[in-house]
Amino acid sequence: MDGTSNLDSPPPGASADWTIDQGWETYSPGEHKVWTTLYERQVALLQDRACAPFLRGLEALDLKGDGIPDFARINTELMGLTGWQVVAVPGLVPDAIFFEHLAHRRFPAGRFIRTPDQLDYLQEPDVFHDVFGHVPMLTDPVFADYMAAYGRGGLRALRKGHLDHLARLYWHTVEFGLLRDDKGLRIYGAGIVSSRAESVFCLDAPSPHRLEFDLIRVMRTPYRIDDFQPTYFVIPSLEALLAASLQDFAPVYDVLATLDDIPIGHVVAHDGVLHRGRQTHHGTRPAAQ
Ligand code: HBI
Ligand code: FE
Repeated sequence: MDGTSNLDSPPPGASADWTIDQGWETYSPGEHKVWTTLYERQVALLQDRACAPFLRGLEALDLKGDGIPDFARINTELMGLTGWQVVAVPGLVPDAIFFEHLAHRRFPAGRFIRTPDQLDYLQEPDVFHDVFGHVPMLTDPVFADYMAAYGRGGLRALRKGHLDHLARLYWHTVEFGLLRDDKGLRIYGAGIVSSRAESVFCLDAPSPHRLEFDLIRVMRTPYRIDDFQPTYFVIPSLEALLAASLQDFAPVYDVLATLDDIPIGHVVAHDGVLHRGRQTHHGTRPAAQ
């Protein structure tokens, strides 16, 4: 299934909510091997890069490198910790379906896994991006509440025509967010932890900006879907992220209506600048977004 396939109706074999059976017993040894290769690479790299809740989640769910996890096994543990469960989907699902699942503490995870020649990058979320990248953070009660609140906010945003602003919030937090703890900057974003190169770039490279998280600033900031992020936003804690998501967004949307987007790679006067990047990685390449 490719990312551009028809999102109007569930594909054959999928339920009305786009879920499918994971069919864990049908994965081939080669597919399990891809998971183990990716897992062993990332878990070694992330020990001093990922945030503590992520590393705790990996342990709690026992996502060690012995192949693609059986969602049924993960769910027994995950449901007990935060009431979340992983449901299998064929790939990207329509926004409304996606938010509906999140609002009910169901994380839609692609069941397919990338091929050995796609180890370092693929456009559509596969089971490694979704389960290794997203699911460990769902074992943290505060982040678990944030993701459910995000789902509810997504359903409201769809009705009000603010999906683009909400998608940016997701992208700059759930996918590419950094947090600061007593050891310094740490990663919590799924798009980063599931990428070897970006797990290094986001913390070590002089190129990207690293700015304090601010809800309206984040919602004014487009993102890259085809390259490393030119700017990473840093939250002071998961509690602060949850608090930002629990406020009434109506006044936020009113303010956004009076403000322009902030071009990718720019820093503006009121930014909390933790690191002003040189932007050398992106240079003058046109943004895809
Ligand atoms: N579907 N399976 C899947 N996974 C996603 O991350 C996803 C999606 N559909 C929509 C979507 N993400 C985005 O539009 C939201 O993050 C805003
Ligand atoms: Fe994702």
